[in-house]
Amino acid sequence: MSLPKDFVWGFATASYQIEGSPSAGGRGPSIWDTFTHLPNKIKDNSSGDVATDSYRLWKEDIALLKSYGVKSYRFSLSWSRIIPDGGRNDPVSEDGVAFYREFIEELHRQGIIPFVTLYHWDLPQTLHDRYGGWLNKEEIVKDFVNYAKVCFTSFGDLVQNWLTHNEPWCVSVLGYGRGVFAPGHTSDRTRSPVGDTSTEPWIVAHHLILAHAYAVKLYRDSFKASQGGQIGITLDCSWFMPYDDAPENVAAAERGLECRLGWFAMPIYLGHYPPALKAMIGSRLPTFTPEELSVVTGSSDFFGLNTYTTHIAQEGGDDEFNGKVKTGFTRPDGTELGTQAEVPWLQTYPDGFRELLKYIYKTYGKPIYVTENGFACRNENIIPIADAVHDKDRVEYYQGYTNAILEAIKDGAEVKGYFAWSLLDNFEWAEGYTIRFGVTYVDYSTQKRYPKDSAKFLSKWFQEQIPA
Ligand code: GBH
Repeated sequence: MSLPKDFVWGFATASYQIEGSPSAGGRGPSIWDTFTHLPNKIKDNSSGDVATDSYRLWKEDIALLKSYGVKSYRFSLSWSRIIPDGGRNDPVSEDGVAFYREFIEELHRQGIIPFVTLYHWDLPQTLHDRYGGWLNKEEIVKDFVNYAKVCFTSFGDLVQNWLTHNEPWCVSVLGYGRGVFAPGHTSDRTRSPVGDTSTEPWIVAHHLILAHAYAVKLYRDSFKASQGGQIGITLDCSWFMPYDDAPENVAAAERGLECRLGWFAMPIYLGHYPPALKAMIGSRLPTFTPEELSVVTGSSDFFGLNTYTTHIAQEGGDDEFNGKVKTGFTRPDGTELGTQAEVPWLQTYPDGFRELLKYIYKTYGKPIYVTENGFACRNENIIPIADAVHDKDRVEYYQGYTNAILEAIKDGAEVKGYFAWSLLDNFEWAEGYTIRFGVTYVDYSTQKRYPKDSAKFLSKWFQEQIPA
């Protein structure tokens, strides 16, 4: 049993997490530049000012990808590098466009297929200041569509695989509900003077869906015929596994998937918000006009999935953003689900990945690209490099998760690609540099890169599995 010949695999990154050089070539600030420079927002008080210095070391990054034998690379564009002030009447930066064009051309020279994310959370600060960013439907949808148009025009001859948003759940909930991501809105007044957790995440999510859908419409109407690519969105979700066979826990797991993933997936793939979510949120959940709904429905050519772990689900939770499902990692017999990562939210559980792939294919019926999947080993940040490169727990994670792809395909799910998160250790948002997700160790004091055992495992595994 092996993978289909046209299966794409590689590694993923995101602009703010790797690029650094925040004002090079006239790049404007993003909400992450602002957020990271506020006190007490980032665990180690760090920022993406330097990160892995990939704006300067990009050729080295591509050489590294080549050495790993990847077929593809998933990366994101910095909106404020391309349009420094972000808006539809603001100038396009020639330097910004030239930087990414050169980058994509080099990928092609090395035979690496680009998967390009338009928005991995780094909104131009000007748009946030000008009109409230994602809270303002009339403005943000038009500005995002214009930004997408600039990207399709500037790079579309070289890019056949587009992703609009990365993980809109995180933008909505972590950015406008819990206030732990930029722009930091929340009702928790100890954290932020602005925000309303009961309303803003639902509004922002609604606008993210619309911006996505109208960008896709533009691509299909004006670019697809000549450029021949595909376009979709990337959603994140864990598998929800019932705690036991008690009917209320089985129902809770189903409701968790429906509300957490279906919040975005149902409108986009099926044309309506999840009934369970409507029942829970009532009039706080915005509605689409009939015209909007016709643009939203069917607005993704494939299912882009970021997934890391599994939740053991029980009835009785209170988090609206997780379908009011109680989640944990401990089974009724007291055992843990799998190996604990350095971050509290992640344990290894390959069977959950297999189940999630099957569920998504069955529910949404689109070919799946796994656009992120990965693990952070315990203590990796405090042990010597010579030990950190032997990342045994990450190797075991990838052994299990890659095998789960084969199993899911055998069970009928159409899985067409896989990107491990991440090519490099990098700026891990609110965790700063304390957490490492890379298959390549980055020594931040020298910017030297050291391949870990997991990189070697994945290179070898995919080369064996994909027929030449
Ligand atoms: C991805 O998000 C991001 O796309 C990527 O940029 C990031 O570096 C990578 O993961 C590693 O974290 O409230 O219990 O869900 C991963 C999905 C969803 C994981 C939100 C952390 C917060 C804890 N993330 N979740 S919880």
